[in-house]
Amino acid sequence: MNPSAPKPPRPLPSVHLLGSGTPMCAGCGGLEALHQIYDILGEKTVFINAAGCMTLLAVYPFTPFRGSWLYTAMASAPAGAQGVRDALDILLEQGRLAPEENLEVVVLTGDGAAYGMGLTATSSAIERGLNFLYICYDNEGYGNTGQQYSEATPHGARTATSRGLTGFPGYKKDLFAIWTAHRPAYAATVVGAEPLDLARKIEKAARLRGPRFLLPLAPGPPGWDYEPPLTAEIGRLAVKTGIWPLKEYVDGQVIHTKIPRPRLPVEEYLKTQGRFAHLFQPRRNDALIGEIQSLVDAYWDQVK
Ligand SMILES: Cc1ncc(C[n+]2csc(CCOP(=O)(O)OP(=O)(O)O)c2C)c(N)n1
Ligand code: SF4
Ligand SMILES: [Mg+2]
Repeated sequence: MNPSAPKPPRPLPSVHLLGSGTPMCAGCGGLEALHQIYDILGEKTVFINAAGCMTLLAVYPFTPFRGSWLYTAMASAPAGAQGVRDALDILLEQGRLAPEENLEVVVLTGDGAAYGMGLTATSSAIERGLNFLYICYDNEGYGNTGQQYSEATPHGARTATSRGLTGFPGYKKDLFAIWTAHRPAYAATVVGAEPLDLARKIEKAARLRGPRFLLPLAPGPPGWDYEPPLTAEIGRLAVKTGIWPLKEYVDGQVIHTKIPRPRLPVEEYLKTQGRFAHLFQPRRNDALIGEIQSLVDAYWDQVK
């Protein structure tokens, strides 16, 4: 074979999003979840992306998506989604877009934008009843800029801006509760390591109309400080220890879709990640590990 001959084009895979060839970290849990979500949503999707790691997936003129992509400032993705939805609805109404060519409008945002600076725009979009799917991949920090703390950072975690012996002094905000307080059409937590649970939820969300929310926990090797092959195991441990409850909100009710029984101690999860290493070395911090355990216990105590 002539080594200088042009290579034949690579066959397109059955999934819509190519994980390789993108400038993302190996073992990215956000990408793991997005890969599965996009496989189900398909190419009739327009992503409205708030600046963050996933922005690197579509660097003009290259993109692994077969659908459309609009990049916005961090706080503005829900406003961008409103504009795109309105434009699509006008085209549909005028008969200039066939119903089968309609697109699902999907906000794709990190937790820094979702829990913090984008929250007002999100709240207003839900209140207006915007027909959109809102996906926040939660890597519990400002991943793209070096894992500074965000309002999703868990208590005690080390971040680029929380380097003391006890890590982040604050507490993770409950974005799921904030969303459900708005009475959306649907809300769910997911993780890429639980693909069946994720698939059921994304299929349900795709069938509904109105504001819909998906919150994937997104373990990430650089920010959480672990080796890339551990991503799926860390995702599973987040569920088994009860740190990441899998649940959904539909028709005004919150239902837990996987109740960990028996629940593993939280330290099984904490000790897999360097961001919690100061809880175990040079001296074990029983008080802080105990506090994290009691927060998780208190959550599950109120689940019927
Ligand atoms: C208003 C504003 N401030 C800061 C930045 C720089 N910036 C780009 S991505 C990013 C991190 C965003 O964090 P998150 O939303 O959690 O997404 P992740 O990087 O974790 O994917 C920051 C701070 C920006 N683009 N806009
Ligand atoms: S920093 Fe985290 S979210 Fe960003 S690409 Fe790397 S693993 Fe993924
Ligand atoms: Mg983030």
